[in-house]
Amino acid sequence: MSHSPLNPTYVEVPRFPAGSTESLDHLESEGFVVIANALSPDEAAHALDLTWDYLEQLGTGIERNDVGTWGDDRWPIVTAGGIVPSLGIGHSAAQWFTRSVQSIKTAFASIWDDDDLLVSFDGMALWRPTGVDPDWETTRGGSWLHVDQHPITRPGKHCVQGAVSLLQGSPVAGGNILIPGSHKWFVDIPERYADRLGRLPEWLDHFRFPVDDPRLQETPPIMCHMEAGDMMLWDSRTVHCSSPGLEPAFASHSSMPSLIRAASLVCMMPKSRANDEVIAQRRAAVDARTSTTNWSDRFFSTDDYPEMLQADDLGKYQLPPVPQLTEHQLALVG
Ligand SMILES: O=C(O)CCC(=O)C(=O)O
Repeated sequence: MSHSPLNPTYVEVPRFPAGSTESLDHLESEGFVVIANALSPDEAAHALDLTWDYLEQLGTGIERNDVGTWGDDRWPIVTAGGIVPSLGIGHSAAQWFTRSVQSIKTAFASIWDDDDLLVSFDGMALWRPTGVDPDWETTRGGSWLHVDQHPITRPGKHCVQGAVSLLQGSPVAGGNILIPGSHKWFVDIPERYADRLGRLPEWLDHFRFPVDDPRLQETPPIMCHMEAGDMMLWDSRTVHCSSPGLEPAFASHSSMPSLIRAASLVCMMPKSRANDEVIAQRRAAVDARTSTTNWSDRFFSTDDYPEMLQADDLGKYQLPPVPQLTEHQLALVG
């Protein structure tokens, strides 16, 4: 079987408890780790329910029980990989619920050896069933393999990103893909890809990794099996993205089709890395329901994504209500 960057392998990997030494060792050596049951099955199901509440309250006519209402004209604006990045999703009840579950914080606190953390106001990957409409297929893996850290302006380990699966994964559904151990390639990107890097703005923590890098032939991408409630954690230097199903989805004749992937993006970093200005921006973002990228040491609003700036119909979407945060959640804001 040939392994190209477009041909990831579906694998079962060890799944570790949040905060365990084994999880930290795996993250350190492989650049990723799967945290088992970060959310319990009931919590994952509740988060999914809240996600549908978010989609329905957008006011475009989406109904969870009617796949005929899930078309692009009603669906929120998405970016690469079927991610809903903005339109208040970072302050939806769904996202605040998931990021407040204790094991999520335990996992990040163990990584940083610090429990005074700030959380990103990230969005979610919400994938509609391609068995209903093949046009709902998300971006194919090889075209957007990337690292989420500038190889020159942010050397070293800075960030670990998370995606909590609310549904069980499968080779048909698709999901996160990554190159094990590729966080160790980060250090030579400036030398190998100087021209490409020269075109990257210094502030931009997103570098598209060349798919013709010879190391990808030896170490092909993997898609890890995830149970509902599992959290994938990866170092931002690890080459990754997501891929739609590796096996064909057959036309769905079910009267109740469901999402094929719902993953909550969650990221926590030590508060000590953010300054007062960033914290003031983060506090204001709650009332404004501004979503952000994974970073919380600097403030990057996803309202500034090109997909959002280019949209001419933003007015048709209603934002979710301003969240009423608990003490625990306010501490995660800063
Ligand atoms: O959907 C995923 O699992 C990957 C998302 C991703 O590439 C990112 O957030 O940088």
